[in-house]
Parts: sequence; structure tokens; C-alpha cells
Amino acid sequence: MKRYLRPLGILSGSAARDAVAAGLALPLGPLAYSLVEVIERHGPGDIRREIISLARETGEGGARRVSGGRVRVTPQPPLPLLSQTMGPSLSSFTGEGLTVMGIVNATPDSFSDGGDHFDPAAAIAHAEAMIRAGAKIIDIGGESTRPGSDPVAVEEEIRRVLPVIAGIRAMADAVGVTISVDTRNAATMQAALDAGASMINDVSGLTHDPDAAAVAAKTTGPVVLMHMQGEPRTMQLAPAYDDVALDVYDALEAMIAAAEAAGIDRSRIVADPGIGFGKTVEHNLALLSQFSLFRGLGVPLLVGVSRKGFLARLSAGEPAGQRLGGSLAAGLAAIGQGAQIVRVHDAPETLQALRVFAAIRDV
Ligand code: 9MG
Repeated sequence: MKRYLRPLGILSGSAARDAVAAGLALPLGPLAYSLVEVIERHGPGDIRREIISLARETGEGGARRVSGGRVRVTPQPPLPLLSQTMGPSLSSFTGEGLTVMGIVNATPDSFSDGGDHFDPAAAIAHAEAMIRAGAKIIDIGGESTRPGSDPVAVEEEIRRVLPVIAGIRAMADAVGVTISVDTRNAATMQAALDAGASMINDVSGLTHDPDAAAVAAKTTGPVVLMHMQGEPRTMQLAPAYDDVALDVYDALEAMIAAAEAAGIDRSRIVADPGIGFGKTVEHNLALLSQFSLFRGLGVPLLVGVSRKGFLARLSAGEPAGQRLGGSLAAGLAAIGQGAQIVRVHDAPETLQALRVFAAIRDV
């Protein structure tokens, strides 16, 4: 039997502070939770759930019952890790660790921007605009991982990303922005790190290339481990889970353990449930609506929903460039449950949304 905890009854601002002070809730980063769903998985299809009120259980301490022997309390994710490894700039614009990662697809075939940034000059200009808008991480990729896409030769991937890294490095260094390389390939990671990247975003969670973990272990920056079921070319054909949230949780937990065993300190690891990667619309909704579960992993959480196809399927079938509303709604839903980094195409609009959201949340 395996036990999971899902924080519920999430509070914010003064309500969160007062409820924690009164012993009615437990902290969850800048938020607090007053209920917890205790989930016990006894076997395939045998999942038992109980919701515990921390208020009722406390007095003589629901918090203690939850944190004491019986179930492990959802730990506070070590947010300061980002500032330790990447400088104080990443403590971010809101002061609560909300960070925007701006996407640069140096590819001819990306689903989301149709190759607009394949030309290095266009990619660099786009990255610079996102930095000016306040993005604290720029994520540069040279291989499309959209559903149905074929892998790209590593040499070609390197050829695509290096000029963009070189082109934004001076500006990024000057303003304390982190350059991330979006790749599954060890050689691309190494080339990008040599060129000035200091963060790795691997959609395969370091499982695609047997040399990737060793490359990541030699660095000091953050490493994003994302969950994907299958491979980009086939992952959307028939995704299947016993319970998607628990299965993704287990897979991320195993990836974190493998990364640590390979020498990557836990304080450098960021986890991401991989919205849209081997998931149906229903799977994506389940992951987003249960996002607080992933706080139990004890590492910062990244969410990527920007312009993804499921948004259009929930709306009116809009093309990728017309999915900003859905992207903001889905991103904020995850942030409201404890995500700290949001990977986006539309950095200025997302920053505006996050600033307003955080200001209301923190009153
Ligand atoms: C490269 N890439 C595309 N979508 C992504 C997502 O949701 N998360 C991460 N980490 N990378 C992604």
C-alpha cells in the first residue's frame, strides 16, 4: 500500500496566515491548506480516499496526526534553491517565487509558433523582448516535441540552439536571467552549457539519453524532470493510466530518486507533470485539478500549458496563436495550487496576469 497526501481547502493572504497561526491550516508556500485528502493505493483500481480536516484533527493536533507517524505532511518545497543556484534574481518579481520561463523554439515545425523563431535573429529578438517583459528564465529548444513529431539529429539540434544562446548571453548575464536548454540529448546539453546555458529542461526526465544524467550531474544549475508517457511521435495515440495523477506522481518520484542517485542534488531538481505529453484532455484536467498533490514531491513545480491543444478542445477549436486566454486560465489554476514556474510563449501577458493574481492572493 502506498499513501499520498493532497492538500485541499487552499487559503491565501491573511486568511492563510491567520489559519496557520490558529492551528487550523498548514503552510503551502505562500498559501495554506486546511484539508488534506489521504489517498491510499492498495493495488490496481483499489484506491481509497479520505478527506481530513486539519481544524477538527488539531486541537490536540490534526497537524500532528498528519505530520506524525501516520502520514507524511506535504513538505515545503525548497524554493530558495533557485536563488542559491541562480542568483537572487530568481526569487522573482513577486517575492513569492513565481517565475516565468519564456519559450524560444528554434525549430521550423513547432506547433505553437509555426517556426516564427527558426531564424536565430528572430529567436534572439523574441528572447530579448521576453527578458525585457520580466521573464527570469529563457528556455531554448531545437527539437520540436509536439505530438507526432520525429526526432531531430543531435548535430542539427545543436546548430539551432547555439546561436540563440550566444546571442542572448550578454543580455541574460547583465540582468540575471537564466538560460535553459530544452533538450533530451546529452551532447546538446553539454554544448549548450559550454555556450552559457545553466539550466536543463528535459521532457524525458533524463531517461532518453543514457549520458544525460551524467552531464546534468556535472553542472550546478536547476534540472527540470518532466513526465512523458511514451515518445513524442506516438504518445497521443492511446495514453492510458491506472490513476493519472498517482501514476505521474510515482514516475516523477522515481525520476527524482534516479537523478539523485546519479549525483544531482535534490536542491537542483524541478518537477513537471508534463501536461499534454502522453495525456488525453481528461488526463490533463485531472493533473491540473489535482496539482497540489505534486507538492508532496518536495521540489519546486513547473507547469507548461501554453497554447497546448487541449485548451482549444475545451473551447472553440482555436489555432495555437489564439489560445492565450486558455493558457492563462490553466496556468493560474496550477499556480493557485502551488506551481512556482510557468513555461509560456506569451511572457508579457503572463507576467501581467501573475502580478494581478499574486496581488489579490496575498492581500
Ligand atoms: C519543451 N516543453 C514543451 N512543453 C513542455 C512542458 O509542459 N514542460 C516542460 N518542462 N517542457 C516542455
